[in-house]
Amino acid sequence: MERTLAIIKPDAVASRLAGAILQRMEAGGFELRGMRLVHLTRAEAEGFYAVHRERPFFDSLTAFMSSGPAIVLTLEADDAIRRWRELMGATDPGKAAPGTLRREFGTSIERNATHGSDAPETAAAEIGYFFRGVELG
Ligand code: IDP
Ligand code: MG
Repeated sequence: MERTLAIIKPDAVASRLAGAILQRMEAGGFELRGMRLVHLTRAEAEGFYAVHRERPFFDSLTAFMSSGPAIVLTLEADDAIRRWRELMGATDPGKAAPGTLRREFGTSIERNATHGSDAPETAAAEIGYFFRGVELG
């Protein structure tokens, strides 16, 4: 079994899509091991996306991610990292495959409804950013 860090981003929570996305996680075979509503500060969003700090979209991204409540989750499944990214679809909703979450629920390359870790090392770091070990089921 593998774990990944997922986020239901502020755009999706504000649009009352959290329930629909949680349902897709469960239907997709992911076990919920951690789940919390968080309203990130700007500094917390900057810390989470530190790898992107030189990118032109960093200021806008971190403003968006700290604009309202989001839901952070630890998902568990066989091959969870790859399978969660597959269910999310491509970063740009306009390029994401039909049936993926970003295609259905995202509204721009920035406001793309969900986050998923991209590798085992980043999954471990991102889970640790939001959850203490004792909080995980
Ligand atoms: P990912 O979320 O698919 O892994 P990353 O390249 O890691 O994509 O980018 C992190 C987040 O930054 C994206 O999910 C999206 O919200 C935002 N983002 C990525 N590329 C752009 C862009 O070109 N313009 C605006 N926002 C972007
Ligand atoms: Mg990424």
